Amino acid sequence: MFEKLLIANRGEIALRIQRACRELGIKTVVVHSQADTEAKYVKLADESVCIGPAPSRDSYLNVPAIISAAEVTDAEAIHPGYGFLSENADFAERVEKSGFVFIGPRPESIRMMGDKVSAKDAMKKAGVPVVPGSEGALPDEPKEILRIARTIGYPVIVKAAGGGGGRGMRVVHTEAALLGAVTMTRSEAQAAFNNPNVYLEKFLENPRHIEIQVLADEHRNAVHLGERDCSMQRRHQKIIEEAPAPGIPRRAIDRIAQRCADACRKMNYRGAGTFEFLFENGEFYIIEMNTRVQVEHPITELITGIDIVQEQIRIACGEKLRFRQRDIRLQGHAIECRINAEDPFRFTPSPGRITAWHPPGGPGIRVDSHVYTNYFVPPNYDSMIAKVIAYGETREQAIRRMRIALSEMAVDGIRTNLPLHRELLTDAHFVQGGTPIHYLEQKLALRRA
Ligand code: MV4
Repeated sequence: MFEKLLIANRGEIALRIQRACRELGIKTVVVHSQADTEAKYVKLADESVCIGPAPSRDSYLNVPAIISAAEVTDAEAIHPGYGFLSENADFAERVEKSGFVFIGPRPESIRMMGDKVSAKDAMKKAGVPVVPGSEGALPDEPKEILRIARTIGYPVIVKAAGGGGGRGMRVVHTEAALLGAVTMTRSEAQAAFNNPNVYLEKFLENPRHIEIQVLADEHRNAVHLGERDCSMQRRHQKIIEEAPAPGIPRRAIDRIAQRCADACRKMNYRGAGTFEFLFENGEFYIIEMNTRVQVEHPITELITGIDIVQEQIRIACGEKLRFRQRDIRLQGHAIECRINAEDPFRFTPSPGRITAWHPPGGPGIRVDSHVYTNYFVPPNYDSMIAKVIAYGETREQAIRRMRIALSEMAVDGIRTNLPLHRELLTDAHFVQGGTPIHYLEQKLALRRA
């Protein structure tokens, strides 16, 4: 087991990784920007290194500074968390070449999954169902592009190979609009990702977003930890996630989840991973594979009893998984509300000092947050300040507990999206379960109208 690990992240996930390390008896080194000097996990760290000014590009994305911090503190491993450099293959490579263990998949796996064309090809080869679409990246010839779209059938969606998470996508409803859309997406992709490759897929009009969590060790053992429903989202920002996914037959989940575990073995994948599916008319279609721990990992931890961050560290140490698929029991239901420092109805960021912090508690309530009374929420980073997770034996109990938790919670000094969460937890369609990915945006549009 490592003696000392460097956490190359900030906020709630930095504290989460630190807790996992401390439970494993690993010392923690925390890097931070000048804006995060007063962060709780900096105070709790065995060592902390200020790596630069507030802007991410000068701090949390500053590779030489992070590597140097690992060197001067003699850390053995680096955990990237999520966001920032967590899916940057060049960073993973630099970490390994500098003699440190990267807590995550091999650089080549990160690179493969980061290119959505090669990722899709790997998924298809590994037997995971993909969205019908072009065989690889689109060729240049307009006639060929038109032919491919015609075989798929409109509407289609043009996607950038270097994109993901909603960036570099354009829906096309008619043939007349196709070539222009491809040209636009290509140039945006070249500018944003330095990769002009685009591909086509059949556009699914009203799917749900269902993802499967996997863990795979160095010895080709792989298990899945069930699914999460992440469909309650706005502009690709998840708001509420839950596990298990309401209303999907267990055998359908087991079948697709087993394929994900099999795919990990075939691809010799290492670490935690998430297979991201669109689910429509009873069918699953893979759209992306994420090679990082996800924000919403706690809901899976609560229904399986498995600490995903600790498993990431154990796997990186070369340990064999301590459980087989048959040892994993999904029990109960968990719901996560992402609490953002933002205006609840305009969604504009609301940084500033928290003058009073009253988190909820009680049976089945977990709060993952680094903030405290008098903490100053900096304007430089994303606006999530806490995750409230409610666990219950049933979905109904989890919903009841979440409503109570949200009613107990108070955050003064800044605006938050607590009012939106309180409204969603009593929304009839949410309570019924299974709302698709456009539901929240449609609900908000109705409110504006
Ligand atoms: C799609 C799709 C419909 N059809 N692909 C958005 C981000 C990235 N994960 C892929 N995304 C989508 N790909 C096809 N063929 C709809 C979306 C999509 C979406 C997917 C999951 C969760 C939220 C979303 C919001 C808008 C669009």
